Amino acid sequence: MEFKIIKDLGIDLSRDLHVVILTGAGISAESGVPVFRGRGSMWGNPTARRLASYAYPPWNNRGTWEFYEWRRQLVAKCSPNAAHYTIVEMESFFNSFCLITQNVDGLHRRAGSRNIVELHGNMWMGRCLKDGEIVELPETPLKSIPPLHSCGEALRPHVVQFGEPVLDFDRALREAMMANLFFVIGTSGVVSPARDLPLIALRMRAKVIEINPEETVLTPYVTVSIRGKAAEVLPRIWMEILKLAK
Ligand code: BV8
Repeated sequence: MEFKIIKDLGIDLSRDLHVVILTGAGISAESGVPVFRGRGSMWGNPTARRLASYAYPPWNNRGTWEFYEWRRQLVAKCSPNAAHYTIVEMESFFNSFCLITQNVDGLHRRAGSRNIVELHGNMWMGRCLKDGEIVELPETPLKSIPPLHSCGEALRPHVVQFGEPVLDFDRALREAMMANLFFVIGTSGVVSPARDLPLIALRMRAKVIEINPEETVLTPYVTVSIRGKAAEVLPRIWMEILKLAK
C-alpha cells in the first residue's frame, strides 16, 4: 500500500528534494509519552490534571514547575522510537531538510535530529524571566523548584503556553513554503499556527503525506493520508523512498 502511494506521488524522488516534516505528540506515543487529545491522552491521568491546574502565569511558580517536573520524570524513562530515528536518517539523506516539531519532550534531539524547529519549546530548557536567557536543564529531579538562573532570578519552563507566540515561526514558514515533500506525523492539527504549515505547503504545490492512526482536521486536504502508527509506517515509507530515489 505505501509503495503505490509513494510511486503515485508524481514527484522525482531524489536527494535534491526539499523535505519538511511536522510532528506532534503522536510520534512519541509509541515511546510511552502520552498525547494531549483523544485516546491515551495525558488528561486521563488525575495527577496530570491536578498538577496542570496549579500551572499559571508568570509560569516560574512552584505549581508550573511541579507539573513540568512530573512530565520530565515521565519522559526521562522513555526512549526515541523507530519514527524518531527514521527522521534522523532522512535528515542526513536529503540535501535540504527541516524538522518542525510541536513536541516539548526532547525525543527528536535525543534521537539525533539537528536541523530542528521546536515551535513550542523544550521542557529540558529553562528561560530567565529577567533577561530571557535560555539554559539547559538536563537533570531531573531539579536541584530546586523553581530552578534559578545564574543571575539569581527564577527560571520558567522554556515551553510556549496558549496565547504566547510560538518560537522560530518565520523559519518554519519559510521551510513550509519551499517544501516539495511535506510529512505531517502524529498531530491532531488543532493547534495553530503549527497546523497551518501543511496547508501552506499544499498551497505552494508540495505533496503532503499525513501519518496518523486516526483521521484529523487535516486529512481532507492532504495529498495522501495513511492510517497507521508512526513507528510502523514511517520506516516502511522511508524504505520505499530509498528504493525509488535516483
Ligand atoms: C499563538 C503547552 C498568537 C506546551 C501547548 C481559537 C481558534 C483558533 C485558534 C485559537 C483560538 N484561540 C486561541 C487560538 C490560538 C491557539 C490555538 O491554536 N488554540 C487551539 C487549541 C484552538 N494557539 C496558541 O495559543 C499558540 N500561540 O497562537 O500565539 C500570538 C502571536 C503573537 C503574540 C501573542 C500571541 C501557542 C500554541 C502552543 C500551545 N502549547 N502546550 C506543553 O505543555 O506541551 S499546545 C499542545 O498541543 C502541545 O504543545 C502539543 O504540541 C500541541 C498540539 O497537539 P498535538 O501534538 O497535535 O497532540 P494531540 O494530542 O492533539 O494529537 C496527537 C495525535 O497523534 C492524534 O491525532 C493521534 O491520533 C495521533 N497519534 C496517536 N498515536 C499515534 C499517533 N500518530 C502517529 N503514531 C501514533 N502511534
